[in-house]
Amino acid sequence: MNKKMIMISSILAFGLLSACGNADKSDHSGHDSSHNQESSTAPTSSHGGHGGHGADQPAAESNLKASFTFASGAAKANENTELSIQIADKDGNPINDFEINHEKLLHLIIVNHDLSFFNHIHPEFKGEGKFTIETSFPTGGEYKVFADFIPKGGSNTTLSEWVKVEGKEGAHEAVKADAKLVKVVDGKEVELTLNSMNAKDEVTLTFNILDAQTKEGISNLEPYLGAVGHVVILSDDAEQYIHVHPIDEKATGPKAQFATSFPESGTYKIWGQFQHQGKVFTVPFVVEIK
Ligand SMILES: [Cu+2]
Repeated sequence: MNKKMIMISSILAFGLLSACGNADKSDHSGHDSSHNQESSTAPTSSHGGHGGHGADQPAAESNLKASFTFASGAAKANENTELSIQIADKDGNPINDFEINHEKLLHLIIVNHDLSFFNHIHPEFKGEGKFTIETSFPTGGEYKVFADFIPKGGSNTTLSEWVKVEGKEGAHEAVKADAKLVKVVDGKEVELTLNSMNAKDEVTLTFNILDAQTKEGISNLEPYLGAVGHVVILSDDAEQYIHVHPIDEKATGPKAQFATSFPESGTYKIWGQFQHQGKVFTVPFVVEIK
């Protein structure tokens, strides 16, 4: 891993690297030091009006490109369609070597315009830089797809694009901060606490997961993607994709803690994903960062 390259790309990660480094100073001994190598490139986008952050990326990884295409030419709401993701360098040469990251070569996150739809799936690598997966979209409209991967010898890279799905659009609702950070999903009551709500701070997200009926803590969470859980954070306009790292990967609940940093003030949506008794559940929260 080229240290200089990491430093450069960490500028775009808005200090995430230091957020990770800090986790080592805390008392969470289970923190995997390999996470210190992760950083992120800002999302790129070819979508007019959404691509404001992708223009000036100095890091080597930002020279990578992802193109997202549907086998049928266009996706239609409520129909299965094959989405392919082609990863190439700036000269168009396919990228063929990827590091396994959280058990997968590539993580694909799909959200709709108001972030009410969230999907986290794992396309299959077909060689020659190409990944494919069969998926479907609940309504027509615009969706943003994020490919999250690590090219061999590189650092954590996220490339994204808005794609259009044909069909009747759903209602657009504003992404609004939750009054209370407690949600009940699939029989679990999940409370989220943040030790800071300020931009640029090193933030610890703590999910406390209880049985919704008995209110007892669930202490037998199963590993999901090799860790206690997986967390994705997006800014309300889906421009900022924020990497989050488990503080103690081997935790099993009721508490699951993650380290991150919010680059600027604004509204962010946070999805926590955990596995219990063989089933993955996803719990969304919206926070306002000052
Ligand atoms: Cu994934």
